[in-house]
Amino acid sequence: MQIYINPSAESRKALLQRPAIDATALQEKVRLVLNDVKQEGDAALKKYTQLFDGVTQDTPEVSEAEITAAVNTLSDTLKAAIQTAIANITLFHNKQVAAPELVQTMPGVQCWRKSVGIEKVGLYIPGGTAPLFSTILMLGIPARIAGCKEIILCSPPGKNGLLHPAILYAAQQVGVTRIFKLGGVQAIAAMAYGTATVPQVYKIFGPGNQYVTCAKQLIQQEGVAIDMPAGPSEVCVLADETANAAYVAADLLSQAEHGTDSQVLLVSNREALVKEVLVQVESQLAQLPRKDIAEGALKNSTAIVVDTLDEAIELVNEYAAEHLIISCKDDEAIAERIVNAGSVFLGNYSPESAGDYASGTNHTLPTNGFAKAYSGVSVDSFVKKITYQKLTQEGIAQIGQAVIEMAEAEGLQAHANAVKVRLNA
Ligand code: HSO
Ligand code: ZN
Repeated sequence: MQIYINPSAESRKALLQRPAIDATALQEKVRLVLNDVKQEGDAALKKYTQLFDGVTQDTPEVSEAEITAAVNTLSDTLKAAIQTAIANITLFHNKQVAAPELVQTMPGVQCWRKSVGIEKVGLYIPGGTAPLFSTILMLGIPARIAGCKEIILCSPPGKNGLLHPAILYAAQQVGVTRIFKLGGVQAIAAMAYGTATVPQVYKIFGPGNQYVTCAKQLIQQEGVAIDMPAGPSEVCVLADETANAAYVAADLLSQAEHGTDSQVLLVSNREALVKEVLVQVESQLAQLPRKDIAEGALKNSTAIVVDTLDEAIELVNEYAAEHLIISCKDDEAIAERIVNAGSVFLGNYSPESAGDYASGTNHTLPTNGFAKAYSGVSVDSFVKKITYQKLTQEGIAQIGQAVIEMAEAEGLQAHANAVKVRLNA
């Protein structure tokens, strides 16, 4: 991790840059797989699962028997932990359900808006170095609450041809309707286009490597919705003299262990604290099983010391972190001044891990500075909002003249007539 002390105004922006990802080189390869699945369906899925996962399967669908067998291998303590997380995530997300809004804009003119669950959604859970079954809770719970009828899950099979038992348990517990052992671009293609076995969905959620992200972007151009542009995980810690160096170091490492492309940022007005944190990072890193991965991420990572907390807050807002931890005395007052962040953790006892797993908030969040304009996943992500109106004869009489006037001014006589025929009736 590089330390920068009082960097100049010009260099600050550059320090906050994320490593650039160029997806154009991938596009051709990804398009090939997408088109193949579109044309060949299940046969292409079988071929790519053999090629990329080294697994031959008659059907990618996970059977009930497979789920039961897997669930039986899980410890009671892990099941209980997952239940705690499910309870908290459900409580938090239930509050996001919006009641229909009904307004009478004029006498006889009723307008309302209602949230309706997207009928068919697809969840993608990556395989790779860690089975992120927690992400199933973060996507499946709001999907159920939103009223999605079909919730499809795809995740790549391991070398043994199976999914991690915790993935199956989490999927079962949140009410995923069908589970498929499919990974990578072929999984995204299957859900986007549908095959004889895999149903087509209207929106695809979930993290993934650059291939998966590229595939999601390409199918979006074909009209399938996606959750958000996803990039490598990030955490930013804003720390003053009241921060605990060991806690801060642990929080930085907790994100760094996600992938060598993850990024962590420490911003502080206390040089001594930053130095202490870096010592802690070194000693804690040495103990980590995923030390090599975390080390890779720390290479892209930065610590910035500025004179005042005000400057620090400005930097943090400019960075727009996926996760922001405020380890400062006035955490609540500072949080009020945060305008760009995916999710904010206040005080010395709120590690990002709490939100990653079990406190209740969602961990699918905007990365790569997208927090300036995007929100994390919530129940809203799984609904469309349909507006309705009903006008009475009195209503059309009230509003009619205004509509006719405007329609004629736009030169749209047929629009005006649709009102006139009713007024003249
Ligand atoms: N920090 C990750 C989510 C996660 N962490 C899953 C552990 N498991 C992205 O927000
Ligand atoms: Zn995490």
